[in-house]
Amino acid sequence: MNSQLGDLRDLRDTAVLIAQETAALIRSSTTREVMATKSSSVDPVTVVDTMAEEHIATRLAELRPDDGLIGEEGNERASRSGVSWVVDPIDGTVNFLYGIPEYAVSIAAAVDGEVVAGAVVNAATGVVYSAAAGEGATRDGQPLRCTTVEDPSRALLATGFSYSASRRRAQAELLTRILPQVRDIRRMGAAALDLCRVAEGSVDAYYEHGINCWDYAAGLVIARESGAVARVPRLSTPGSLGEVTFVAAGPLAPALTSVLTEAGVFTSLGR
Ligand code: LIP
Repeated sequence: MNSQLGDLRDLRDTAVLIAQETAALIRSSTTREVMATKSSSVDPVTVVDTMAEEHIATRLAELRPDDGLIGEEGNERASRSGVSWVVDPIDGTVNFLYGIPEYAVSIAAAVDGEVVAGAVVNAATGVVYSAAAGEGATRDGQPLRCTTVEDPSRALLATGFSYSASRRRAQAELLTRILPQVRDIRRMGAAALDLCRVAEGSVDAYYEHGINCWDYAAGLVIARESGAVARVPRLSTPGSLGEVTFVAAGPLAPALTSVLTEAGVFTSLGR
């Protein structure tokens, strides 16, 4: 990568630094006050979501003043450097609200619409996942490799469901076609961590319709760098279009793609 954009490892390390700071701020917060809802009455924004994103935006402006920003909670800035940061201050907000320790700070760097580095920090446990393109993926500094399973009937799939009731109905119908053909599914509630689970091998694949770029951007580069295969929307595609985000362990991808194609997974699910 040319000097203007800096080194991919520097972008990764910046993402890790700010994500760890933000996770510590979230852990120290004493409120779970919901200040608003977004796409539906069950799509909450807490005071902590907003505070966390403000911290991330401030720190990126300090450390990377020429870079752009796309934040889930509305922080946006045009890029002058060619790098744009894609940020979810708390991915898994409902888990955060209920005190389920599966929610994360997700910070990714993208160049020309491609994610090149990122960090996902589980804000409840402090576990740090990170990657830079061509540099591998790690969890707390240890290298990550996805699983070697090839047969979909032996595969454990992570998935998720929408804040829209009509889309959840369609997702449930889709699931009835998939579940008998795989080992089992897990619904943990945070796409960023689901993608890191593919990278670490605690699930074999993940798919979900209608998530946004900030949900998957950092987890995508972490999963790819662990040997996973990904089929994802363009970063500019809004989640409202219902396109699928699909990531699978490399050896599993061909056969699982066939099973999911037959089930209709690669057809967008409207609202
Ligand atoms: C969440 C995603 C999750 C999805 C939830 C929600 P949020 O993001 O990470 O995969 O199933 O419906 O979209 O809203 O917590 O940032």
